[in-house]
Amino acid sequence: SGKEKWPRGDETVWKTNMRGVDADIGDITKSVVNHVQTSLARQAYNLDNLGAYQAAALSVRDNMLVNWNETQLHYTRKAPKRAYYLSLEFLMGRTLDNALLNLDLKSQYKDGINQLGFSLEDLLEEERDAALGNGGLGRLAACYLDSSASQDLPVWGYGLRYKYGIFQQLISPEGNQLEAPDPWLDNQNPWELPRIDVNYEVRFYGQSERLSEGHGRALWTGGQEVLAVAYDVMIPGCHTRNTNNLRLWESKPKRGFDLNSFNAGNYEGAVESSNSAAAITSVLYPNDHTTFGKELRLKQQYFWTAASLADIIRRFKNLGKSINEFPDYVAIQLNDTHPTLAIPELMRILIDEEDLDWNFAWQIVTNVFFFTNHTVLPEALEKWPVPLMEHILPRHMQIIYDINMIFLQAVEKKFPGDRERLARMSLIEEGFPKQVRMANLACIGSRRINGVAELHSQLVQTTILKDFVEFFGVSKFGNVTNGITPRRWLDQCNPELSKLISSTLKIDKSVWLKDLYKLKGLVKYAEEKGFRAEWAAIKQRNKERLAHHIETTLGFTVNTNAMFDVQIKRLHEYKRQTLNILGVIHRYLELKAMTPAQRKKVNPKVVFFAGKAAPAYYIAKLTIRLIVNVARVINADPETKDYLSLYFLPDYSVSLAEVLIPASDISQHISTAGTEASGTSNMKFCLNGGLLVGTVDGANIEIAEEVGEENVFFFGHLTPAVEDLRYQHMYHPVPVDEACPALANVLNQISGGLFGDGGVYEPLVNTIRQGDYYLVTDDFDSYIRALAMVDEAYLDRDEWVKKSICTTANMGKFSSDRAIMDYAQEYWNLEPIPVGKD
Ligand code: AZC
Repeated sequence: SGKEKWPRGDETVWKTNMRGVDADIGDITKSVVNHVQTSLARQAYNLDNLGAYQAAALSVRDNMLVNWNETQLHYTRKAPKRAYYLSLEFLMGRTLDNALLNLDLKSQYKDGINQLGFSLEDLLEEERDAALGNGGLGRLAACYLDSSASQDLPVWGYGLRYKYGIFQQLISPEGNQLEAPDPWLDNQNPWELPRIDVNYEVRFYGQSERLSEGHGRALWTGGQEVLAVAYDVMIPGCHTRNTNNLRLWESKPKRGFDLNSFNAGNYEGAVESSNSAAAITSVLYPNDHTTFGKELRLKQQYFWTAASLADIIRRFKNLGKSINEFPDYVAIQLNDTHPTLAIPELMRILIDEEDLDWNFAWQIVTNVFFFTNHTVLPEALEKWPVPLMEHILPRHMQIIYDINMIFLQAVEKKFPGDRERLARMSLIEEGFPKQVRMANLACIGSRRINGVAELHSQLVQTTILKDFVEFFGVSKFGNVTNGITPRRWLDQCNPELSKLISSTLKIDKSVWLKDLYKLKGLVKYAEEKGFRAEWAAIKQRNKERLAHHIETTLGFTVNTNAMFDVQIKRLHEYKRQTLNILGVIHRYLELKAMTPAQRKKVNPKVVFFAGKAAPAYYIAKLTIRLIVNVARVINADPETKDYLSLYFLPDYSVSLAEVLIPASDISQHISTAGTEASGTSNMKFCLNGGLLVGTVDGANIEIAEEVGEENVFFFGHLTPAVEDLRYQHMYHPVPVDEACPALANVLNQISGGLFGDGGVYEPLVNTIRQGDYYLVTDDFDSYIRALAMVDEAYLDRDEWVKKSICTTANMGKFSSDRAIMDYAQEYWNLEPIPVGKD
């Protein structure tokens, strides 16, 4: 056959018709109008904001595609080592604004859209969030994609294309959280490219028959086959042509439907198997930090890892290399244990399909995978019942048993006779039913393991994976402190501050946004009065922007002369929204006890909460109900409302965070010490000049190291004390009335009905009165003192603004660019491959 000629036809015709990136305003308006006319099949006279948004998005997408194509071609030609980030969640938020900024086309599009009679700001509001994630873990994945592209690293993301993202949160008049579906694809999604031709078959159920003795090949047949179809999402880097890819899989029936049943008149039966195939990617599981052994969730995990691995192997094979070179060309990052099935799946491929022997296959596997743990909370450690695994993935269960047997032999050799150790390290937990421990599997199948902040990585090594550190040695374990992308979390969400930084430093933002340590240059301006005034004025305008948003969406008038105090994150007992709301009540009771003259001296404060509770998490939902009802009472109290008000903002999202974060004076990160692995919103607030009140936990510690302890408000017990305190609560309980009278007073007010029927809140109040696992009682007084110090500091506004400036200036470390380069160098062994620079 010989080499195919490329291009077909006349080369000059091809070349002269290839488009570049449109930076010229005439080209921009032309392309937007073209999309209105053709892609949308509409006309100028019937175009609304949504239509104009879609046309603008398609036009921007064309520009991204030019870069995307070029990047993929460049990577193919250079054939570098690539890394793949496997994450069951990508919490991307909106794309248009981010894309315009990264492409450096925002002002041109703004003008172009204006000429067409629309406003870019309005069009941006038409976009729905891509909310394919629960919280920190999913948003981290999104920041890492932005940084990989911005640092020219050949990294692809792999995830699932859920038809429904995280549920929409509604709040009933009683204050209950209600959940509604999030049909985010209903308006069509201009940011994805269906790749119908990129598809793989994925098998479930059936039988696995071993074909040889020992750990040799097996034949897995029968069962159900489902088709995985690729959808690609372009990830533009900041001020670079590198545009990476996020590949999301959709499940489809392999055949339309079962014709035999259909012909026999059984229509329902005919569509049933096609429904069950489509169900796999229908919805994101809304649980964060908890696992239920649900069959559909296991199917999601296997479907996604199998399709992703097949795709990765196909791309590798196109290089024409031998399979033993796989680890030289591929690194796969497992984002938590969710993709751990990739380990036995790669073993299956290497043994059953590539016919490698066990040891050789295991050597490849353990050089390809890297594993990040995101929590030490026991309820979040994934386990799958053995009977369920055997049913759905019979071949993988055999492989897991084989891995386990060989591994435990090695443990026995190193620690002879230590049966308890063997039981702890086994991949199989005894019990009824037996369960597969995914963290153990991820740990032994990976080359390196990391936690997400210094303290957390230490805790991983000394608690949940202690035995593994003793077995493998400590060098297999590391830390990569999380980061956030300064593009979305400063330039995009706080454009005025971004501008002030560029003009003050006299450095173009394209430079400091990619070298965030440059912010250090702001420190010296903290001493300049004029600069402080500008800094404070921007914060004030951001507060007004938030107030305006609340006024137009919820109808409340917010006091913008007050300090804004914000806690926004998933509702969870360990994050202690309870501590915050009980503190609010305490403050309210204090205000009530004051004379009007005394109140006038108080620092006025508005407290904001936002966050979703897992639909089955009763105590978290009750906390929301309490917050809403406290808000109802105190916002209506004429004596105090000028000094203290409270809002629960429904349906927290990335887009809402972009408005809230720049408006905060102080934010709360108040988890029980040792429970919050890192936190990332703490970084976002501080980058935007908000100060932090928090416990000595997660990344709070490293933030304080960077910005100076004098600029953060720490309180509460430290991690080493937590275990002892819990023990005391269990065996020598002291009633709250004795241990903390101020808190007891607050609890009594709740039970007494100050915020509506006290009985409703008994289960919540009892979590504190009995057991108090998260140590609200132990930390309450110290928390109240910390808030008093915040008030005092805020009254000296000049000093406060200095703190704010110094905080932003010292946040360089927390760029996700630093974090992703750390992964690239210390874990994946990956080099930047810039497009168009050689
Ligand atoms: C979160 C951690 O709770 C949070 O502290 C961290 O910042 C974030 O990951 C990113 O690393 N974990 C999760 O969202 N979920 C699980 C299962 O850990």
